[in-house]
Amino acid sequence: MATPLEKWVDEQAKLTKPSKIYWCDGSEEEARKLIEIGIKEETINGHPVFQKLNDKNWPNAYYHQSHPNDVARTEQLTFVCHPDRETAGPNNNWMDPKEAKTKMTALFDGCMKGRTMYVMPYMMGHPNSPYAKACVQVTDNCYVAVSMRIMTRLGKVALDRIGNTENFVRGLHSVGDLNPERRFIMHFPQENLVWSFGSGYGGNALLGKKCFALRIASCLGQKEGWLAEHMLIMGIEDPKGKVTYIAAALPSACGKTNLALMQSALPGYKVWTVGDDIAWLNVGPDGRLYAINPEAGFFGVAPGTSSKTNPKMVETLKSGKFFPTLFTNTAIDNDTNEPWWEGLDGAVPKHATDWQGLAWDAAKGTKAAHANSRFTVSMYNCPSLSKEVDNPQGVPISAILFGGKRAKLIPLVAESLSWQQGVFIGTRMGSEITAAASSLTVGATRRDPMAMLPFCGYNMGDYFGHWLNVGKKLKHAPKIFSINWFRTDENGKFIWPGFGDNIRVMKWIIDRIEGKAGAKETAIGIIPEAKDLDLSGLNIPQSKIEQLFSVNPAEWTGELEEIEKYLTQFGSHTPEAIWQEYRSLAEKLGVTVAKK
Ligand code: GTP
Ligand code: SPV
Ligand code: MN
Repeated sequence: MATPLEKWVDEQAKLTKPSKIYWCDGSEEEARKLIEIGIKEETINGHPVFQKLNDKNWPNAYYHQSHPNDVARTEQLTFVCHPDRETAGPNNNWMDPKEAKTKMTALFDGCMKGRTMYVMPYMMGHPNSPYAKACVQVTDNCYVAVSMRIMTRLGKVALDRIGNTENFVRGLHSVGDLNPERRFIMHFPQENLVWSFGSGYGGNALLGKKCFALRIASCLGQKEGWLAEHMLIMGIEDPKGKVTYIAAALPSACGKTNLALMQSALPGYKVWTVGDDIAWLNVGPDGRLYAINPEAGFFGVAPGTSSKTNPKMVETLKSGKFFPTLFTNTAIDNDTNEPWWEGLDGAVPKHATDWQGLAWDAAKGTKAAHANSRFTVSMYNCPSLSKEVDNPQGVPISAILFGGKRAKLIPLVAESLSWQQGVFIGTRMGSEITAAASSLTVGATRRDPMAMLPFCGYNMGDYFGHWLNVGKKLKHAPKIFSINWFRTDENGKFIWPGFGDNIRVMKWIIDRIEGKAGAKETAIGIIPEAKDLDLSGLNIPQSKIEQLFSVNPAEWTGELEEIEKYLTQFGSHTPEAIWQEYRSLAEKLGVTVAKK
């Protein structure tokens, strides 16, 4: 008798008609075989899927170039197919599930002819965790298969967990012909199912990540009483050895990976990495909020990564312990066969191939690496990996941070007075658009509540309500803070040094949790006075620090209008408690607003 899993795989094969079906076991031997196939057999856009890089300096590293039209998530081609539009909300593209199935069935019909279908059973979360979920994805691309081995726990552990049950999240993926006209990422939350066609790019193709661990999981969380969030998880060890766990939501390419692996600029403080992109948050039996990282690897932004900004990540990338490490759409230094990107240590290469496979001419001023070029690496290669990373219960969270990239307005750090006010801070976050999503104007500011705008799988108004409800179940709720590393001065330069110096902000946050740090209350929350921030060894004039916290009511008038417009979209789904906080903020700022 076939198991439900075997039956499902059989159905996918009947639809896509591959010439071969291969069940992945997740072993290193298999990964080596898949890399060989990617070097010698499979191609993408006419070139081999993988290319070996300099093994001496970058052990076990391989290069991959995706199609130049397929280098970032495509939010405009991403749909959430609830039975009705209202459940999806104005924050999602919506299609009727039947219509979506018909459309996608036509695309998938025979799309794997002459190719191999890789079957990947995998776990999101440690297999021993009660919060982990078993999944299966099929794909026709060996880059996706190798990436999934790095990013998830793939193989027997998942098969054992699924056994003879129906209880697994399903993902059907094909790169198709990479034609953007025929590219769709369709979510069916009612069936725990994702259909993705026409893209080989990370967030579109590694279905465990944004598609399942955020969009589908956010729907599961709403039903089951937990939160699936676009957050890093870190432990900060103080000089006495006490570790405080913090989760932080920042939009794509706004600093999660860097913060999660931060090398502390303050002596005595150490950062332990639990996760760099996604957190699943559950209320524990003791009434605290516990976080697990459902992933097993980092899919991080390459440009800007160096031993100055992120030494722990450079070490991770050069470790080579867990096989393999991938570089996607960076440049290659032709003289050394090493990966290269803008911001990496050392001299700019004399001869390089750019992210499109063309000879790079530095004089032309074009970028050698794509702004959204990425590395894929196992978290087990990371020297700052927390020893709690595989704790099935997760780690207890003492603070939640909401941030974004804002040149103006938003202070370096501000503390909320309550869970409700903290949730409002999350809902009113805005951020500059980055290169992590294609077809959007990079640099323009958009509302991005809780950094979840592209990832919340249901009506965002209801999501705000869900956050408020989770708060009611917490006996010891984390304190909520807003952060912003990206305020600029009159010359457009970042005022705050960022990176390792962000520990100074973290120290204030931890001291606030412990009731040790001074602060003052302002219209936009509780902020440190200059004396309350440890700026030892930093050379920033007092006036610059003040700039980081300055409040300009005229700027806030425009911001409040934006927030009101945004929250109004969700109609009665936006909780009254959020509007209360909105009015209270306007009142404190002395700004008159329309919403009564
Ligand atoms: P996703 O993987 O897309 O979700 O991105 P992320 O949030 O993990 O962002 P990441 O840490 O990769 O950083 C993105 C960009 O922001 C990189 O180019 C970094 O160099 C830059 N960055 C990160 N932290 C800081 C900081 O503290 N200050 C400044 N100025 N830039 C930063
Ligand atoms: C993001 O865009 O937030 C990422 C990369 O972390 S992706 O996996 O493509 O979503
Ligand atoms: Mn992300």
